[in-house]
Amino acid sequence: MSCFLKEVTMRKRTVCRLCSACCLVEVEVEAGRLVAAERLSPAPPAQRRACPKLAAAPEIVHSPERLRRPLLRQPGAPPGRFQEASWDEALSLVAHKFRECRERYGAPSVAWLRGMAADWGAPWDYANRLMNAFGSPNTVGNGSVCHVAREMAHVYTFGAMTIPQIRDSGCVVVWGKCDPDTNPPAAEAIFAARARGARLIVVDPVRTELAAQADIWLQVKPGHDGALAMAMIREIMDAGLCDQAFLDQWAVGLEDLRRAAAFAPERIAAGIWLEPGLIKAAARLYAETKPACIVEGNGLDMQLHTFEATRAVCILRAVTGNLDIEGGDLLPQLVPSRPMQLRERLPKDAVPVTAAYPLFNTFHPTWGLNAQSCVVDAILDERPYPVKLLVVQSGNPAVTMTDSRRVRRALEKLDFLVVMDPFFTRTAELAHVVLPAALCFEKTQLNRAFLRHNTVVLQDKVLPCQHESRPDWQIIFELAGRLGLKEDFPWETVEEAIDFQLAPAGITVEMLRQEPAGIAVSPTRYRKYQLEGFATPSGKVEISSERLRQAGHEAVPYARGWPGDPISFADRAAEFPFIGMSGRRSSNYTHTQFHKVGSLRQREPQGFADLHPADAAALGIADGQLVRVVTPKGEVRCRVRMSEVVHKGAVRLPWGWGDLEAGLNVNDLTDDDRRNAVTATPSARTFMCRVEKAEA
Ligand SMILES: Nc1nc2c(c(=O)[nH]1)N[C@H]1C(S)=C(S)[C@@H](COP(=O)(O)OP(=O)(O)OC[C@H]3O[C@@H](n4cnc5c(=O)[nH]c(N)nc54)[C@H](O)[C@@H]3O)O[C@H]1N2
Ligand SMILES: Nc1nc2c(c(=O)[nH]1)N[C@H]1C(S)=C(S)[C@@H](COP(=O)(O)OP(=O)(O)OC[C@H]3O[C@@H](n4cnc5c(=O)[nH]c(N)nc54)[C@H](O)[C@@H]3O)O[C@H]1N2
Ligand code: SF4
Ligand SMILES: [Mo]
Repeated sequence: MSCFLKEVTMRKRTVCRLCSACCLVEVEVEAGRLVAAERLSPAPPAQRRACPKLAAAPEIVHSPERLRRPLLRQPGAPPGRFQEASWDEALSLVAHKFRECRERYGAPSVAWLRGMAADWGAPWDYANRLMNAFGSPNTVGNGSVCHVAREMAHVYTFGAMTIPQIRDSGCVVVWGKCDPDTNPPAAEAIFAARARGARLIVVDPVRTELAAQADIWLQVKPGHDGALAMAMIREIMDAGLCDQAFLDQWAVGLEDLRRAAAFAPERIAAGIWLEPGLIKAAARLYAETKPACIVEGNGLDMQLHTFEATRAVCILRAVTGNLDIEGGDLLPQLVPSRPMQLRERLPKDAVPVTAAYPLFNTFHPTWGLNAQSCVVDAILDERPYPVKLLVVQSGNPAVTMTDSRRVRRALEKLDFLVVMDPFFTRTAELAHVVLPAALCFEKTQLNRAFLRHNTVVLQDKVLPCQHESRPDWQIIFELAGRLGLKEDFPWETVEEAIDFQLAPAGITVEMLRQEPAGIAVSPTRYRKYQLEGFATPSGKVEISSERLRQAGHEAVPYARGWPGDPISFADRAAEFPFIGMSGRRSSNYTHTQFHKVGSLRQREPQGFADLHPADAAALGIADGQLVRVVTPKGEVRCRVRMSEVVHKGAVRLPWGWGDLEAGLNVNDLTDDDRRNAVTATPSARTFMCRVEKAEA
């Protein structure tokens, strides 16, 4: 028997896409079932970080909660009342509705909203291609609350988003990122650097695992990173620690920066919860230890100041000359590939719903549109025109977009909502058609992580699609066929499409299958700017950006001073005295995903609000007590965990529980009323709130 089992057990390599870390994994498949999965890592076994989600992959893939067949809401039936249907029926209906909307309201009334799970690589390209060929400019990603806004700040400063070279760095600055929870390979790199003596500076309002080990932990006030980065720049300049030779030759705007640098540590420290001496020490440690890199993350995203704060962090890299050097922040070497999005097919005067954010719409050849709040505006306020039909691919916006009551109103107002997802969600509940999507292990795809820099790795199908689910690519290709766009999607298989896209790199799927660890297109090169310059209009690092000035924004971050409080509802602090923080990404879950998976749920059965013991005492709240957390937008309920990981005056709420527990959606507390002027980013993780005891 055991001999028989051995024969049918296969080990295969692929990329896991259960979260955006895109880890290389080896899976074990037995008789068409996933039985185990293991992350491949260069770290010695004792230093490897386990991933509970990956360990639970067999349970996730073979979950009884998987959608089996397409679901159609019966005409006239209330939301949530579905009948199973065939793919043929479901796709015919979707294609019919696409056409009907185009005839009645124009093609732009059809929009596509993409969440995090399908990847920003080929699946994003295919969706854009379909929509552009159909005639709608409105393929919108959620990058305004994730890292695309940060990428724009890099592009406007250096021409591309840098990649921290953690393994070779002498000083690692972790700025609003928590890799032990969110990216095990990067966490391993940080711990390995630390073990060989690299210095560690952590900027985080929370005492994370990394903060606890740091040489310097800057417990910055949430949302105030821009002021901190400017104060560090100021200290580096005042102490004469700039890399003057680099700046003289390769930067523009240093004088403007000097004039703008009103952020003396002594003046601003108290306002951002820090000691001036600590800010100065961090600035000096970073500037004096060479090479140094900055690992930045989601703590900088989802802030009202996201663009300016990230620009300021970018300028720190430039003034210290840490750009594109070994152990510093590397400029990526793009993998040559064919443009796939067919943007040229749109009418020249096509106006997307995100028109109010023109720079964000156009900063990059492949990101496309990412001001996701604008989709809600267009549905509800019909600004700049109404959106009537929405496809939601791999997202759960009813829970994950800020001000979720408003989002729900918008989804309910649509003429037609299509959801593509492997599972039934609160967003799917509102749909007219739900299409069962295959999970990552059931499909072959090209991920963005492996297109943006040098080495291509294939996410390769290792399992058959479960039930009647289909991969995103196939759903899109088939919909294209039904919309008369077969000529634009001539490929019968995804392999053909990937070969077409990768032709300029001379790489094929077959070659990638032979090299599951990936194929490097070119050796890593440093100081590439010396030959090529920076990919900015001036060819230099743009500390001051003429493009921004011309568009009416600050050319140098914070040149006009501090633009008001970055925390939502700060004007009502008397009623809402606590800083609410949308909290930790648990390594057990990905946003709203996997909360029904038994083993993961057992590891983490509920979400807690972390409250400082001094605050709990003042409110008469005991550990484990049920509380209500209230903002002008709504409330959530959960139990309190007394914890000194948060600063006094802050409460950290558990993120991602809102799909399972309607009463625990952090986005019932957040607002979409104020947004970053460049990137449309609302304050998704920082808001003033009230904490009070609740009845059980
Ligand atoms: N308040 C607050 N708001 C936030 C955040 C926060 O921290 N606080 N985080 C923000 C960030 S960074 C992000 S990225 C977003 C995330 O927002 P979403 O992308 O909406 O989050 P998920 O809950 O991960 O939803 C992904 C959905 O895709 C489905 N899915 C999984 N794999 C596939 C697949 O291969 N194909 C398809 N079609 N579907 C698939 C999953 O079942 C799930 O329903 O939320 C943002 N919103
Ligand atoms: N397990 C798991 N992994 C994931 C995900 C998941 O949901 N679960 N989501 C994936 C996605 S889509 C993303 S975008 C990444 C995000 O991954 P990360 O970039 O690591 O993001 P977070 O863990 O949300 O936040 C990082 C840190 O920012 C801190 N922070 C909060 N507010 C502020 C602030 O105002 N300033 C500063 N400096 N820090 C602040 C938080 O305390 C936290 O420690 O993770 C990906 N990986
Ligand atoms: S961290 Fe875990 S879930 Fe995320 S990609 Fe890596 S192995 Fe998969
Ligand atoms: Mo994200």
